[in-house]
Amino acid sequence: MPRGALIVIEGLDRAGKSTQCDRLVTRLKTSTPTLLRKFPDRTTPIGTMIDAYLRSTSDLDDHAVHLLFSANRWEASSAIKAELEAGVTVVVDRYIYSGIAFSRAKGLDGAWCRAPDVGLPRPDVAIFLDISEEAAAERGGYGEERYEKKEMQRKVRQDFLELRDDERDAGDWAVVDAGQSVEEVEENIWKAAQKGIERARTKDLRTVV
Ligand code: NYM
Ligand code: MG
Repeated sequence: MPRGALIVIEGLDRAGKSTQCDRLVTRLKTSTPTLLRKFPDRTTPIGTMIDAYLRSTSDLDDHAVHLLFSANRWEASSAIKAELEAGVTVVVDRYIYSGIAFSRAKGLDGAWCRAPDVGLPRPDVAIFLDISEEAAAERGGYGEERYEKKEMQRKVRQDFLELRDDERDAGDWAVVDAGQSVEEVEENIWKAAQKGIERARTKDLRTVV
């Protein structure tokens, strides 16, 4: 039995990730067992701390919260591996790239940000939904949470695009213009996802380096 694919969807707040993850999962499910996961997973004890931080009911040092985001992925990592080995394709709404991009945008060192995620299951494909801050703002603006500000989002977008160019990850990335219609974005994500599915069919799961 072939293993499942690890398909990561990344993007700025209001890029349409939730809508598109649902559509992708529904479509994949017609031909293969598929599961949706989301980070941060706010349902665990670590996720509860992250949630309080994002809603500004608690304050944490930037490094400390970065490590919590990573720990929140690690606590799911054995389950993800088991799912992939069992032939289940796992679609993930945000993963290590959000971890690095948001913390780096706050001024943390890039190598330091990456280190705690080294060893996690590596995506077969990372699909970045790219949208300008202006277009995102036109979609009803940002919410109340930390980071949901134009200037921060501009920096994060820059950072995501730099990650795409990093040689360690470059081959895994696909950038999709998220400013198009919901249907067009869905189609382009579908095409990009095939890259990950094909990789899972022919190659072993790797770890983040
Ligand atoms: N975020 C998300 C991080 O800063 N680091 C991470 O590792 C992850 C996974 O959390 N603005 C940020 C990005 C978002 C915020 O995510 C909450 P969401 O998808 O809006 O629940
Ligand atoms: Mg959000």
